[in-house]
Amino acid sequence: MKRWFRRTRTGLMAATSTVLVGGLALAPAQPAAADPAGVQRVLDWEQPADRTLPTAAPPQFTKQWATAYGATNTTGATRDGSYAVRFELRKSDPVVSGSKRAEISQRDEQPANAERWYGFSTQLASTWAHDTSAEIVSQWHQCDVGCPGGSPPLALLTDEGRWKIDFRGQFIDLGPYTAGAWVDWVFHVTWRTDSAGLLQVWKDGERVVHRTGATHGGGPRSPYFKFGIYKWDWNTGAPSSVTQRVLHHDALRLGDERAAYGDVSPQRGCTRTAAVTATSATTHEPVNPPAHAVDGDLTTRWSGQGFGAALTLDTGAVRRLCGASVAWHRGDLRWNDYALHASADGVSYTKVWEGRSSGTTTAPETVLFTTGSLDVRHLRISFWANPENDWASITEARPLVL
Ligand SMILES: [Ca+2]
Ligand SMILES: [Ca+2]
Repeated sequence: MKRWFRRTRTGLMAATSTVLVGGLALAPAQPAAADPAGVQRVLDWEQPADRTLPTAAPPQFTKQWATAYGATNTTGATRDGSYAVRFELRKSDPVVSGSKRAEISQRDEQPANAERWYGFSTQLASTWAHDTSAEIVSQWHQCDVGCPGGSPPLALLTDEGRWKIDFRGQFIDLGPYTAGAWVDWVFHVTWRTDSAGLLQVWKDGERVVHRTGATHGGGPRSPYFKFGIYKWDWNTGAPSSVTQRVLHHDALRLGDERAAYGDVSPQRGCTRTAAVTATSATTHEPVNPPAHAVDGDLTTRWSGQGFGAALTLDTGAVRRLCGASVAWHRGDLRWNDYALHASADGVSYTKVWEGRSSGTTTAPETVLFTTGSLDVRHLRISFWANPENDWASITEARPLVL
């Protein structure tokens, strides 16, 4: 692992610049009326007023790139809608704020002890080749005046083919990256210097980090968010085997303490199925085992006899589950009354839905948790009644992840 602790302070120039578009200073944009309370800013690039690149950063952000290609709006790769931002950094680019970077930055105006939500999606371009030299693709920079210097307290980076988080100098490996694929990220941070601090991170709905305790080193303001490409080795002369980096970024939502996961998640609807790694049931007919409910085949099923027969789906990790997709055997001929319970540990379950299937289709039907989304791993489907007999028979079932 290469080290990158010797970084220059980066925010000072940007923090004092004025955002100008076409020579006019822009007032801070107000959140769209449809955004929930607590969402301070949406930057999904769909609003024409936000498409100021490459001349200037969008309203409420500052510019840290020096070329015409450093940050541009693209329609070629988007996570949502028609537009995203494309960052490109070349080894030959001029130095910006002390290093090689193409970044868009929040202003340094976050209050002390702030609780913040950050939702966004990143796509490393398909040309993103393995390099022994790391780069930061999102960072939370300490405040510019009166805060401890050095490395930022929190950063998301790619290194040696893997996603990693640098949290106050401690590295958290989040697994290999896949070039060309969008990854949804949600960060929830309570910026504190005492034990009341909190860092939570979700990657494609899976909760991959949960830490309590101090989250930054202090100062009069909480850290501010930056995103793009920051590759310090290209400035220091450390070995690097690539000369160009391109990534796309979209669906940024910044929330305050009033926000919740679903307010900032790039996944805007509860429609994405979660993979199931294991199944079990309270009872089953030998020819219709629980695994038949997740084999992708609507002609095979789990069947268990008795009111209260239950099928449990294990997603293999704690995820932000929001609903379920359930297809019933003979679902077009009979309704089924059932309940959903969810659990993080497989021991303690919470009821998240109960009701009746339509009785009009054998296709999967979607239900949404009446509790809202939850960080859980196990989903239990408990059968109560149908008008024909006392058999629970499910052909396919999946949890849905936000
Ligand atoms: Ca977009
Ligand atoms: Ca099946």
